[in-house]
Amino acid sequence: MSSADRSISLLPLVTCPTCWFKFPPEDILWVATHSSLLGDSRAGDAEYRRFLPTLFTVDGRALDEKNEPCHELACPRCHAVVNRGLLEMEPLFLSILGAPSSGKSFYLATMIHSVGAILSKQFRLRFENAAPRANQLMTEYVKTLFDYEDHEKLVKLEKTDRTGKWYIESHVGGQDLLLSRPYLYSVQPDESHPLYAQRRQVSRMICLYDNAGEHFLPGAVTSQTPVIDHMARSEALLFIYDPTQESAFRRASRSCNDASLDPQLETVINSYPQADVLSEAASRVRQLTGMSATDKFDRPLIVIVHKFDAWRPLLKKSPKRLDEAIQVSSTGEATLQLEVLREVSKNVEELLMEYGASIVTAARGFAKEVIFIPVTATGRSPIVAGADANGRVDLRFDPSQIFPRWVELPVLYALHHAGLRSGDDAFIPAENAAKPPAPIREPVS
Ligand SMILES: Nc1nc2c(ncn2[C@@H]2O[C@H](COP(=O)(O)OP(=O)(O)OP(=O)(O)O)[C@@H](O)[C@H]2O)c(=O)[nH]1
Ligand SMILES: [Mg+2]
Ligand SMILES: [Zn+2]
Repeated sequence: MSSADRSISLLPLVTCPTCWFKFPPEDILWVATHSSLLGDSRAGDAEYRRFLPTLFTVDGRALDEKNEPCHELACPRCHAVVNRGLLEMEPLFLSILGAPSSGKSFYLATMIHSVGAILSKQFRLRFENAAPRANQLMTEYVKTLFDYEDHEKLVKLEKTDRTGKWYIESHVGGQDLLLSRPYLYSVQPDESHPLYAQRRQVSRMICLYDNAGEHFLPGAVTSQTPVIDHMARSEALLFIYDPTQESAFRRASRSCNDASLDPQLETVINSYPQADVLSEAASRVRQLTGMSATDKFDRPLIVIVHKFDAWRPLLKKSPKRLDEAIQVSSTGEATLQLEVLREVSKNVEELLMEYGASIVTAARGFAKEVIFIPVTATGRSPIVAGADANGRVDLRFDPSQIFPRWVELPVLYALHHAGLRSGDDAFIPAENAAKPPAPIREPVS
């Protein structure tokens, strides 16, 4: 590290968001920029060489061996690029998991699109795209759904594959690794937040990943493909549960008045039981964190009961109350209303007990704290636009008709539970907290 970097307060240990290796900031590598230095032993032939610098420019940039100033940093283990913000801000991992086609990518994109405005307007927290280049894929997802020229052009997000652009390849310890690509967003108190003076301690770099659902099926993960192991570091697990994949939900939805015409209720897209996907993830987390089979996970398990637009008629008590889950006082302070979330969670859990009890059993068997939050990324059903290249129904949306609902609540809940506070002041204040949130804790290494 250069002397310029040392003058700002660096964390004693930096966490690589790609391979989760922890290292002192002085071990960080730089990425060469001279065109003759293309090719890296770990990051691959298309990447510039990573190196430990000895010479710096006056403004603190390392010089590569051809004397070109450099600007990007890399992990000493996997050689993936490490965002500069991670030298100063602790990461906060949030894992999104679920079966193939459950709606993980739609959830991620719509949540990223919505959460920033709520954090800044209501909670006085600045949510920023911390790595525009590394986050490019996620930015494209958001653009596809919300930044359209012509609403007659129907849109969709492509299926997340098991390999390819969603991942980072590295050659470490004599073997090829496939690692999940992290998407990084910083969240920090703005000048009017009561924790502004403590911003160095409480600001976080949120790290998100978009896995293929197949990675959560048995046997998909090996020591060379630790693509879902972010779950062990995660501050909260966001399990995406898709009722349209459950036969009992489908039967009941088709026969009720006011039935949804969602084509997903007609075709069986995924036949792997979602409760088993959760149990499989739970056993991986137990294995990675050394939890015994009888211990319960001590961080929140948030079951996102997705595609609410499609199963809405089955819910006896409307979850509209969720619109009151954020209350703003006359002085402009926002609080998360945990009582509202718990009440809606209870109603959704009752419905699940009727049509998909196995998911409730799996969730309650794994985590101490489980909350069920209904969500819709799109607000409506997709339209069948023929068949795709693999002969599967091609489901698309009119972009002018996409209205996500409640997508930000799981993240607000997770941030509230991360214990980011000082005295009486919390990053995300909440009312009716059953117990004071846990103190700030280090992510599991
Ligand atoms: N009705 C309804 N359908 C949705 C919603 N969100 C996503 N979908 C549909 O669900 C399908 C799967 O969504 P994705 O986000 O691609 O699912 P995924 O979990 O990322 O799937 P993999 O990448 O295969 O693991 C899409 O074809 C969408 O049409 C929603 O809020 N409501
Ligand atoms: Mg996906
Ligand atoms: Zn790494």
